Amino acid sequence: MRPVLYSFRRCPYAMRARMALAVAGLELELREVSLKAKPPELLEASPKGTVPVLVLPGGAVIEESLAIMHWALNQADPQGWLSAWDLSAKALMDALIAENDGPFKHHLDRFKYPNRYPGETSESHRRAALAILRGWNQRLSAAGWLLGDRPCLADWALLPFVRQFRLADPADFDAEPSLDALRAWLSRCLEHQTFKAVMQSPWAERSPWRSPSWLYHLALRGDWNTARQAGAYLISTRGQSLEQVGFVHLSTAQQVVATAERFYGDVPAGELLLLSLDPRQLSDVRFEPAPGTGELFPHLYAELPLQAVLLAEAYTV
Ligand SMILES: N[C@@H](CCC(=O)N[C@@H](CS)C(=O)NCC(=O)O)C(=O)O
Repeated sequence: MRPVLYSFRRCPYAMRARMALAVAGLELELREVSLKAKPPELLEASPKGTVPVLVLPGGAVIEESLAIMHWALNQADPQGWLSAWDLSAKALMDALIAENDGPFKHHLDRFKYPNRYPGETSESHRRAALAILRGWNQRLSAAGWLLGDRPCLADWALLPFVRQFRLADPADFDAEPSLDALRAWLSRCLEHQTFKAVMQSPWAERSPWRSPSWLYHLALRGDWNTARQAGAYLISTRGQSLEQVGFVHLSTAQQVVATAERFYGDVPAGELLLLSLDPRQLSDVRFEPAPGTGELFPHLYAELPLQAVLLAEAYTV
C-alpha cells in the first residue's frame, strides 16, 4: 500500500506538496482531481474539500500542504530543506511562509481575480503584494536564496505563489523596478529539476483520476454538443441510438480504457469525450454480460440525464 495524494496540477498548494514528496523520493499513488467535481473518496478522507490531501496507508489523513511538506521531509530530506538549518533559521522560514499564505495570498487573489471580489481595487492589491515581494527581493539579493546561499523549505513553499503573481501580468512583473534578485530567483526555481519534475507525469497528471464510485460514458464531441443544445442525450454507443438499443452503454472506472480502445481507437484526439457520471442520479442501471466475453457492464435503461454528468473532458488514456 502506498500513500495516496489527491492533487490538482495547477494548484500552488498542491505544487509545493508534490515538490517535497518528490524530493524525499517517496512512492505514492497520485490522484489528479477536478475541483469542479471532487471524487467522493477525497471528500470522505477530507470533508473540507481542498487539495492537496495525503492519505497514509494506515488511514491517517494530512490535509494541509505545509503539513504534507513537513511529513515528507521527515521521511527524507536529501537536499537539506529543513534539516540543514538551525532553530532561528526555521523560525524565519515559518515567518516567511506565514507572510506568503496570509497577506501575500490575500492580495494575490484580489489582484488576479478582480471579478471574484467586487468593490475591491485590483491595483491597490497589486501594489500591496509588490511591497511584500520587494521585502523578499531584499533577502534574495544577499546570496540568491531566501535564507542564504542554498534553498530551504521557504523557497519552495513560496515559489508557486510568486509564479502565479508573475503569470497574472508577466509584462508588468518583468518591468517592475527593484525586483531583479526575485526575478533571478524565480527563473532559477522554474528551471530547477525540483519544480519541473512536479509539473509533468508522473508527479502531475492532466486527466482526472477515475473514481470507482462513479460510472463513465464515452461520447463523441459532436453528439455531446448536440445533447447539450437539445437538453437530452439519446445515444447508446458509437453510431447507435438509445431507441435502437434500449439502453445507454456505460463503463466502470476499470473498464474505460479497454472500451475506448475497442470502439473509439480511430477517433482523433480531442473528439472523444469521457463523461463522468454520478450513479445516484441514474435511475435504472443494470450490470449485464457483454456478448462473447460475459464481462459485466453497466447499462442505463433510461435517457442519460444531463445533470448526472459531473465532468465532460477530452479522453486521454
Ligand atoms: N490551506 C490549504 C489550502 C489549499 C487550497 O485552498 N487549495 C485549493 C486549490 S489551489 C482548493 O482545493 N480549493 C477548493 C476548491 O476550489 O473547491 C493547504 O495549504 O493545503
